[in-house]
Amino acid sequence: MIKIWGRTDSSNVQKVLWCCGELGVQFERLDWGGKFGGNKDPEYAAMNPNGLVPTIKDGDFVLWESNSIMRYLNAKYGNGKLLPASPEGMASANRWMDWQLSAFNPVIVPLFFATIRTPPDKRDPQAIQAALDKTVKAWQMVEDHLAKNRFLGGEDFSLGDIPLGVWVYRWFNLPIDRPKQPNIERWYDTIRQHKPYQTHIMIPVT
Ligand SMILES: N[C@@H](CCC(=O)N[C@@H](CS)C(=O)NCC(=O)O)C(=O)O
Repeated sequence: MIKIWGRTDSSNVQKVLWCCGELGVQFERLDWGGKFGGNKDPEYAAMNPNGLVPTIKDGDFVLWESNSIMRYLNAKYGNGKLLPASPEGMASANRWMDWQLSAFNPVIVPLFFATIRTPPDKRDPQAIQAALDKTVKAWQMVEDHLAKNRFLGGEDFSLGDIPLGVWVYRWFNLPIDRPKQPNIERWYDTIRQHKPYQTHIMIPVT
């Protein structure tokens, strides 16, 4: 049984919850961050000096950074099954995980905040359009990759699908006009059949 600090509506916490579901890892979760606060508590800061969620504790081992947590859980409890075995496949899956954090998040988060997290009467159509254009361009990279690959890491579902898989649900639930990206839709239709996805990701977008 591992312990997870993090609110269920955080995209980075959701990655870890979905991953636990795929691997059958049992966990105890504490509502943390956002409206629950706690990030600056000295005890929490001692575990996670970044002051963000998620953080996990497994025995005496503490870890933060959502993608690193998923890689750890997969290695420790999944015998590596959620990453392709070949160096090329593994690198490809890892690449999409890294790209989500370093390049995709900075593009889609402003769109998320400009829409869902702003009351309708305060929304700025120009800011939304600018953020939308950038986000569509980023998704197009995913669309092109999925035109040639069933999943982001290749032929099989892997950790490579989780970070962007969390966001694709939000994407299809944002109050915006989306261009048709059929390969993303096909991929989304596949991952949304996963039970842990339905439990942890397909919740009201707030
Ligand atoms: N790179 C970190 C980012 C973590 C992060 O930004 N977490 C957000 C929630 S998605 C957070 O803690 N925000 C402040 C809060 O929830 O109080 C990770 O992947 O774990």
